Amino acid sequence: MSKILVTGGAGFIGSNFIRILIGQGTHQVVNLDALTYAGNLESLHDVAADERYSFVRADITDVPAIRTAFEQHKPDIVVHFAAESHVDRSVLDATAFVNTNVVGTQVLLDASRANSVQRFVHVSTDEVYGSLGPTGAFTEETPLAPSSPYSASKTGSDLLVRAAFHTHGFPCVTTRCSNNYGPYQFPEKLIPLMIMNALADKNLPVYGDGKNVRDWIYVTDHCKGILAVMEKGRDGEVYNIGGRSEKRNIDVVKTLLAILGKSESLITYVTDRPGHDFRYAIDNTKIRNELGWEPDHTFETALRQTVEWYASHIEWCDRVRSGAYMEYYEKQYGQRLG
Ligand code: NAD
Ligand code: TDX
Repeated sequence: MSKILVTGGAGFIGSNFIRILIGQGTHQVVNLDALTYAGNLESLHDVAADERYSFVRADITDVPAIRTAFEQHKPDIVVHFAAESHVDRSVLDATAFVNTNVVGTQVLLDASRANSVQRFVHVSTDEVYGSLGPTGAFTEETPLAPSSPYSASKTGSDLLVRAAFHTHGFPCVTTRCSNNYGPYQFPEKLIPLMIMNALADKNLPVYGDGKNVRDWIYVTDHCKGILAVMEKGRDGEVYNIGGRSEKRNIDVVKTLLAILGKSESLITYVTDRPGHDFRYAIDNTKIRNELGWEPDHTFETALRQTVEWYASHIEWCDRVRSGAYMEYYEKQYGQRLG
């Protein structure tokens, strides 16, 4: 049984990943998370009591805390999700993005090397490749050309991971995925924000003309791709992960309104995001051919399931919106969130 340390496991994708790992029944899982605004332990309430699961509250930029956590838990594998992840926040203030995404990644690499971690899986994003025009798709060879402070900081982390492999021979592998959707996503991101606003009959703010394109993937398909890379990926390599499901934002929003039976009059066009990347699209040939990975979900079916999940988890949504989710940690672990 290997011991897997998952950073950022209280976030959207990390919590879905941990649920899959615990469900497999073959791993010990340590969830290491600072519990920023994006960290929500209520998303893991169903696995919290499992004897193979434990939680450590630590900030990945805190060198002594990370050193202690690694020495205590001695992980075999690290899967690194922890990040500041929202582009709009990085436009307002990039500080936390540089600290967590760049500095924090190096702190983890150093602790992992010092503790002989056998494999470091770095979870990155297609945004490091920048923006596409109307045609073409990102391959692993596409030059890195990030355009937001978020994507620039993720690019910095990718290069540090690359350097750890080339300089120290440290066994790292990087994934770059497109836009995820599914249960437990923080409602600052397009799909959960639009679902929650529509359910409450609030306006749906569409940036610019709504014609920007994102390549959507259901979150568990991304997680299964990360697992395939963790188990079978080659050291030093990058694997793109994407659902080959390109949609214009306005079409996603209209589909959500149709599923919910709400009026398109809720759509409100608002000022565009500064530096808004026009289009992302992932060429996933490498992971399909080399690791045999395939997505299990189509956008149409999984979007409907996602809407149903949010509509039937109104309490989770309300507690996220009100900030009440932060009390869970205080009750469970007897410490206040500072
Ligand atoms: P998220 O914002 O939902 O979760 C991030 C988690 O990291 C939170 O639990 C937060 O508390 C934790 N965290 C933040 N700063 C930390 C720090 N300094 N120390 C320890 N923990 C900290 O993010 P997400 O959407 O689940 O994304 C997870 C990863 O996947 C990120 O690295 C992101 O760049 C990448 N990614 C996301 C998407 C997407 O569509 N959401 C797509 C591709 C890649
Ligand atoms: O209110 C909104 N209105 C709107 O039109 C929001 C929040 C977004 N948008 C647009 C901007 C984007 O074109 O929708 C698209 C998706 O926006 P986000 O959900 O903020 O995602 P994006 O900026 O594409 O980045 C996401 O995918 C890649 C994640 O947040 C990143 O963490 C990941 O790396």
